[in-house]
Amino acid sequence: MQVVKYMFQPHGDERGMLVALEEFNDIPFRVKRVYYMYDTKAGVVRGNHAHKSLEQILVCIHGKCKIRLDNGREKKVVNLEKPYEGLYVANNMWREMFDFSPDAVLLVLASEPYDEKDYIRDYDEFLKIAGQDHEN
Ligand code: T46
Repeated sequence: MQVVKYMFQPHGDERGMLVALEEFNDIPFRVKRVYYMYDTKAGVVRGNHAHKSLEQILVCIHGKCKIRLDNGREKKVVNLEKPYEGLYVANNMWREMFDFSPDAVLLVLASEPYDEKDYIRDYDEFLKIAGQDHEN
């Protein structure tokens, strides 16, 4: 499985750092939604689902966390610990977010508005869909 991690360009000067993200330049899709999670409790695993068509970029803009990606055949754990790193999460990819530091803020840029119908929450159903995806 190929993990796509973007290294965004930080703009630094004596005042500090700034990262700017533009759709189609830094982000490979039109950004239709931004959300973020913070104050995640110790030991919590978030996610546990895939999406039928949603694409996302995850940026841990403060603190750190880990992301487990699972394409139905292979699993990989990715550390997110720099505010200039962005993990691309494609559709048909099971994701779990865990090991959040107490100060972690995980920002997500999403290609579509929120739609509960796009979620695949059943792992067996995900495996079937991912299997068909790999045949094509
Ligand atoms: C994903 C991972 C990385 C909304 O009302 N609007 C939204 O845009 C989102 C994302 C969530 N919500 C509501 C729905 C739930 O009542 O916020 C609550 C928590 O959402 P959820 O349990 O889906 O959160 P996570 O952290 O398990 O998953 C989220 C995204 O839902 C998901 O698309 O890929 O982050």
